[in-house]
Amino acid sequence: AVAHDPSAHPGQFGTDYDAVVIGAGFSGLAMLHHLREIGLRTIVLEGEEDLGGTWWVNRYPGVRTDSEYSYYSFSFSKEVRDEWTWSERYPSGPEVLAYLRFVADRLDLRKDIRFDSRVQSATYDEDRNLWLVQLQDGQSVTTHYLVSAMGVLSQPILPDIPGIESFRGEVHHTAQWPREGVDLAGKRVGLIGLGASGIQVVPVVAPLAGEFFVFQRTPNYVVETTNSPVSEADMQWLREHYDEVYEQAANHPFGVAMQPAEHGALEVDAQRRREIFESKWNEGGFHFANECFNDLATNHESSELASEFIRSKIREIVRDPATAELLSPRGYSFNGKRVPTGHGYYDAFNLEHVHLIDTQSTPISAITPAGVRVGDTEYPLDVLIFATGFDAMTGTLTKIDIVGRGGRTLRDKWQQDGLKSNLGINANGFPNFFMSLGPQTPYSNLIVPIQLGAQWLQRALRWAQEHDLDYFEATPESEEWWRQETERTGRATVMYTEGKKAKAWFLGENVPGKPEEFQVYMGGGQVYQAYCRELEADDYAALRHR
Ligand code: N01
Repeated sequence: AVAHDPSAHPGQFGTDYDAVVIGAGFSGLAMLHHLREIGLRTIVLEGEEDLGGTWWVNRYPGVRTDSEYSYYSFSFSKEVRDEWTWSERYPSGPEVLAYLRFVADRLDLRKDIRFDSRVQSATYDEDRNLWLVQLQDGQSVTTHYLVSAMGVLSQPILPDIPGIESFRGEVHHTAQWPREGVDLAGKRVGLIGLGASGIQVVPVVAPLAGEFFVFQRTPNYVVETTNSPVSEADMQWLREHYDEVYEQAANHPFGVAMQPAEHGALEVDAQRRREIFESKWNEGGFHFANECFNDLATNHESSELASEFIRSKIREIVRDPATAELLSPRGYSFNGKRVPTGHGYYDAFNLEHVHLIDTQSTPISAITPAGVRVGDTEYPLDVLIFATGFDAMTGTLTKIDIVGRGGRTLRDKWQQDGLKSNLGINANGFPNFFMSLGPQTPYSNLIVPIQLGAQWLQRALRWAQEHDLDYFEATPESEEWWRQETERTGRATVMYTEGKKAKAWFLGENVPGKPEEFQVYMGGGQVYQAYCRELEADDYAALRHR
């Protein structure tokens, strides 16, 4: 059986489709639009019942972007830019989802997306130079190009805590939040996990819950900010300047529309440093992370100065000194983990019924039918929220069988040879397979590499059409070079320090058994894009073709 309309014209390669894109989030929509533009008969297969990807499944209380509205959108469609209006500086999850629906409708993308179509496996047929994509419902399609747009933080993980199945109350992972919502009013709520997700949950659930138990293993450096409405004048300005805003984001190491700082933290005296920290703290969020000094991610001493500034802010905000101390990270420094934005995070701990439970000194020993046990103390709960993160970057790609040349899966390749890809775009052994945001792509505001990646692939496949090529595969040399480059740049950051590491997903440390390797490229988004342009200028020499 085939999952396409048999009356439609077949693709130009004699397969059902020229391109199959897996996933209908930001990546899948951008890929569909750009591949259709070069005449490829493309379909998106989406496992969920609607589009949105991350923004469809993450419905937890408090979900919103950590990036500001002005650079959290595509630049390629003038219609979308002119007609869409953001309402908040940090758009909420539902608003981002509405944006993606608007994009899909305005660009007429829905007609080429099949929902409830979860891919089980994709197998490369060497004799016919095509991919056979098998869906969970038993249907299958053939395609010439296979494109993963499955997302980088889309494979949720639950911790391995004894008794986790036994809890009698309600249990929810933030990334699998029920569509109908969860009634938390007056309930005894527990939260495990304080990364960017848990940190958004805290201030929204705190005023709702009857009792709120926040189980903290590793404290984070939260950069507080304030949200505010976007005025019509703001939107007008943005519409007139969008190309410049996008350009600025594309030239920034972390994909944000900000001016990189010119000085290191050690180049100014203590008083000036404090003034700069203070003024950027007041601007909020990523402004503090990106605009104070240019070495907070690469110089330990500088990063430690930022760490101490944030600890001083925690002491200012949190009234109980013991709670403030517990919330203050020690043992790793600012930028050692992905920096989360806070919307009243620290202040929530001033509420009487919000309890911070230290599970670093005394770990969670079990989850019981009644609640969570820490050491010998049991905390009875009605609802338990897991904000425990994801098998990031590779999880979606290794969960299903992507079977390349010689019957080898991507999972086996990475397990046996280490994480390898050519610029996170493709992999040796997997001809005509491409990834949006594959592993080893930049750690960044992701809209930038998503859009630029779709545009890069559009140009590459157009070039292949023009040169009558039907085969693209990363060379082993290109992968080896990129692995070394990714490791070299990663190790030059404060994320990597022997004996001082924070268990972070960008090193794979958050998944038991996952080898420690840089999952993301830390050398800067703009540097990465220059490498992508070089590959193109070099007539794709790092790709084998025939
Ligand atoms: O997941 P995380 P996340 N016992 O892996 C804890 C993006 N994002 O979903 O640090 C106790 O960061 C773990 O503790 P520890 C963003 O890129 C973006 O929050 O290992 N605790 C940690 O606190 C982000 O980086 C946005 O000690 C356990 C937490 O679970 C990425 O998604 C919003 C535990 C996991 O944190 C992932 O963020 C949200 C255990 N056994 C997310 N196991 C926006 O931009 C794990 N933990 C809006």
